[in-house]
Amino acid sequence: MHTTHGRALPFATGLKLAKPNMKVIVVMGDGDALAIGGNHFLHTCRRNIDLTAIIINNNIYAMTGGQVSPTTPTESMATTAMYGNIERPFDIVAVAQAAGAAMVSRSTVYHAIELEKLVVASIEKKGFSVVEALSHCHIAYGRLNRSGSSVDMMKHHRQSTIPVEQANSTAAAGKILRGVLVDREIPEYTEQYRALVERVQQPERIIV
Ligand SMILES: Cc1ncc(C[n+]2csc(CCOP(=O)(O)OP(=O)(O)O)c2C)c(N)n1
Ligand SMILES: [Mg+2]
Repeated sequence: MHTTHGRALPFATGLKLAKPNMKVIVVMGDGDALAIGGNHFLHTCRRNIDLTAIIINNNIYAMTGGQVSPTTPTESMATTAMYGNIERPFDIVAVAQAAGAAMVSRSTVYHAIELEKLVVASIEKKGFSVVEALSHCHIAYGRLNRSGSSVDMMKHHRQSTIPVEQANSTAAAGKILRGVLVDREIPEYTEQYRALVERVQQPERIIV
């Protein structure tokens, strides 16, 4: 289903509550998930509803021509930050962890096979799972920031990241971690909702 920009998570929440046996997967951009939809993202994490959110993070509002987004790195150029971005970006994984998501992972479009495994694990996970897919926009962001070709930007994904299993190695200094970064068991919203409905529908609960 194609919904309004920024409102994919509330839409998916309604869908999941109506059809709790369905696997619901929500694909969003960084602007979609963290800017216009940022409030929805926080509360979907907090509720821990059984959805999978795939956030394609290319650090920019690409489709509309390269405006700054909540994940644009400080000092990067954007069409709305022509002297360099003075804001500090969100770390999507840290936000999702702090707000209460059950599973949070990250990989890049260069590491396509790894990314696919993370998506599968996230769909199988009960609770709200977030996959940050680091991507790139060589047209708007790359051109403004002189990041080179699409292939150069893919190489950057390879060089700037490291598997979480190597987090304590010296090679990890200054690198972005990839893999499952949060995995925890916490009550899931649709199950709790169903239990509540059953509880309040018991005959002794009905007050005439
Ligand atoms: C309600 C609404 N507000 C604004 C827009 C205009 N708009 C379209 S795409 C976009 C930003 C896209 O950024 P992101 O979510 O990061 O996706 P990307 O294009 O980078 O993949 C905006 C603001 C819209 N389509 N709908
Ligand atoms: Mg984007």
